[in-house]
Amino acid sequence: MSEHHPQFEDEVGSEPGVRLDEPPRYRVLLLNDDYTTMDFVVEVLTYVFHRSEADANRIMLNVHQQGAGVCGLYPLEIAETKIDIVDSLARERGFPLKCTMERE
Ligand code: TYC
Repeated sequence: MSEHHPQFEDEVGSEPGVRLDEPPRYRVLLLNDDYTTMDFVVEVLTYVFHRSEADANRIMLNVHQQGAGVCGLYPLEIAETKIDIVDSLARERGFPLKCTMERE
């Protein structure tokens, strides 16, 4: 049943002490603008990024003052999905809010 296949050892990472690389993560960033309301940004941070009210306020103010700020670190597809959700929520409400990502 469990035959030994040494030729596959590298691929499955079965050697003791050998760890597979973690998948890359991406920083999702919110960008400041002059038109999106602070309340909406806080709403996005709580609803899409699961931040507490206090954290969301802190991140929003940081973006407002510094021009950009990190919402969270995620694997590629999750980061892309969150950006899509922010885009469609902002469009729905008529705000120009922009969200981007960069590799960690
Ligand atoms: N600068 C906006 C205002 O004064 C607030 C804001 C904060 C907008 C963060 C976007 O990502 C943003 N209403």
